[in-house]
Amino acid sequence: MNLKLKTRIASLGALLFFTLLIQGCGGRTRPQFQLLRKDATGLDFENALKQSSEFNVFNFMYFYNGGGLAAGDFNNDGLVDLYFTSNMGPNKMFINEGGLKFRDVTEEAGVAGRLGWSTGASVVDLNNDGMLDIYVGQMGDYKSFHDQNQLFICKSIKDGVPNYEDEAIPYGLDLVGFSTQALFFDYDLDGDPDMFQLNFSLHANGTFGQKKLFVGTKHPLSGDKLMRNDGGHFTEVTVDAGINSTVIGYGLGVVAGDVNLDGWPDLYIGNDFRHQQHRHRIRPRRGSRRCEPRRLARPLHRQRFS
Ligand SMILES: [Ca+2]
Ligand SMILES: [Ca+2]
Ligand SMILES: [Ca+2]
Ligand SMILES: [Ca+2]
Repeated sequence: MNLKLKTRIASLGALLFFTLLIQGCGGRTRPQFQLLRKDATGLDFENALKQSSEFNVFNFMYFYNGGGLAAGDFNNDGLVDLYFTSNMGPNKMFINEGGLKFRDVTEEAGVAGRLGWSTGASVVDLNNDGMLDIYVGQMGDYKSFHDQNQLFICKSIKDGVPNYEDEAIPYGLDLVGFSTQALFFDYDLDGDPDMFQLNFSLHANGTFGQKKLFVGTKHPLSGDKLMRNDGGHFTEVTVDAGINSTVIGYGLGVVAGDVNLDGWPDLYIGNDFRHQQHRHRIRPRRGSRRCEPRRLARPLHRQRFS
């Protein structure tokens, strides 16, 4: 079961629990959440999936993993807007017009993206101009998919609608691989956002050999990547950083935070199947002014079918 589906089930379970708890207490508390239909909100989006003999859940086990949703104030009016990625169809951007009403501005904004297999989006002001940019993960180099990730840089905001151009190539972020999610964070604390690209693997782990066979190896499509921001162009530093980048990564989620309170951001990565979670501690090497992350050897947790 994939992470998103399981998360949804867990969320529904929690909601049911608290509903029963409230009812069990004999109270008549009104529900805290209300389901709003697309007719009321204008959020008309569907991640429509269509299997074929060439591409289906049997040869792509994450077929039903879903797309992704990014939230941010894309037009700088103080209201949170939404950007949905569709696996097989065009992505959509909705501007929040207040009162939980949204307007589809996808075409004006230029963010429909490629009709490949989009896997999610991350929001960051990459060029520090006060306008949010969007990084969209794509699946590349598998069957009929030959895409690379897209970086939508916001060029202007006119009449409440942002306008974007794909600048993945000049930024060095036109990565080709099996993208799960990109995380932007300043790992070397030099003031600009760097990037960690979390990827998935395509084949069930039972088809691989023992894990020890892959120690120290690097897979160009499935391996996770660490990208350093060198003044607006990104340089891969995965191997130097000691980041595990093998074919058996199966990345599901990644988050950054200073776990050990030493001032340097750390990474916590959730992986599918038997590949254990990773924790990366980022700190400068002894005697060096250059900051490079190092991987902690001790796994924290084993996640199965998340
Ligand atoms: Ca807004
Ligand atoms: Ca920007
Ligand atoms: Ca940085
Ligand atoms: Ca730290």
